Amino acid sequence: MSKKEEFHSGFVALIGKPNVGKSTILNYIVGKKVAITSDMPQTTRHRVLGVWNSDNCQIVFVDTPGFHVAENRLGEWMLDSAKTEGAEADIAVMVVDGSQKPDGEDKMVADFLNQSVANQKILLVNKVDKVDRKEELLPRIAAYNKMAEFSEVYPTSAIDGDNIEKFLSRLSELLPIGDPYFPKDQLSDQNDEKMAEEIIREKVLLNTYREVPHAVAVKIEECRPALNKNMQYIRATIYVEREGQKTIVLGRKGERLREIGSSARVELEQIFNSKVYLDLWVKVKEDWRDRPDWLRVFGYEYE
Ligand SMILES: Nc1nc2c(ncn2[C@@H]2O[C@H](COP(=O)(O)OP(=O)(O)OP(=O)(O)O)[C@@H](O)[C@H]2O)c(=O)[nH]1
Ligand SMILES: [Mg+2]
Repeated sequence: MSKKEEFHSGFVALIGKPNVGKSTILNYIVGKKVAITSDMPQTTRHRVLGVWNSDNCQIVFVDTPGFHVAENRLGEWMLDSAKTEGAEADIAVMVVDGSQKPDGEDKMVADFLNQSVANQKILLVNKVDKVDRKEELLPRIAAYNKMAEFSEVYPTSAIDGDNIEKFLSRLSELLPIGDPYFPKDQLSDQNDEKMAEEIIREKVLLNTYREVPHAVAVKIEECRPALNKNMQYIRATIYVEREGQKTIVLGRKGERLREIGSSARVELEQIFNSKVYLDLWVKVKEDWRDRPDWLRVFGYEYE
């Protein structure tokens, strides 16, 4: 193969504080929803892979939980996993919110990058579509840029797709020469059941308030074709930590739970490519975010 035709491949981790748009960028690049998103910080709890292919390159993007000061074991695990992915990828991409000034959580990410010397670092200043006064943007980008040794900087919008093509073609040049890691038609490492849990959790995040979104975990208990019908039967439990949180998730006469169920079902039907009967339950598991046995049940603990 001539140099021109050589194939490049590698892992690119998206790291950053919560809510800057890492998962939205991943979905935009993959062209499909592989990670859930919300305007609640700490939406992503475990790494999600999203694969982008071109004729001469395969990029495996690694979406990670946002860097934050952990308040429980779940938070510690999330931070550990973000750091592990950030350190192990070929390229670490720090994503920041260009509509805000750098803050202490951005500094946590920059401090981590400054300590890890293994890989190349790129800065994405995202949400530039939200910046009305363009003269604010350049000094803002400069402020983020001096936080660590970045080889490149891209102002981006995950909503409009600004600069994403440019970013991808540069990554294709920077990644090492190598074979693809995944078959061309595999866009993510998440199986349908895991995605179903995430979709239901996303709908809970979008429909609840106060501390409830942070205290929610979802477990699929049963997922199979329904008897006698051309339908997928899915039974799932939404776990919260307190009775009061359960009351919020249920809503008046169960109205909120029905709303969560019907908005989740629309997306589950796309995933399973069939009608879905969604049987949703809400249970209390006190302080599960600090209990290793339950963290493991929900997939939030290393094996
Ligand atoms: N206007 C605008 N909104 C964006 C952009 N990117 C993401 N958002 C919004 O920002 C919010 C957070 O996006 P996420 O992708 O969930 O952020 P995240 O960095 O993955 O957050 P965590 O998973 O909590 O770490 C969502 O409401 C997105 O729709 C962008 O470029 N422009
Ligand atoms: Mg996310």
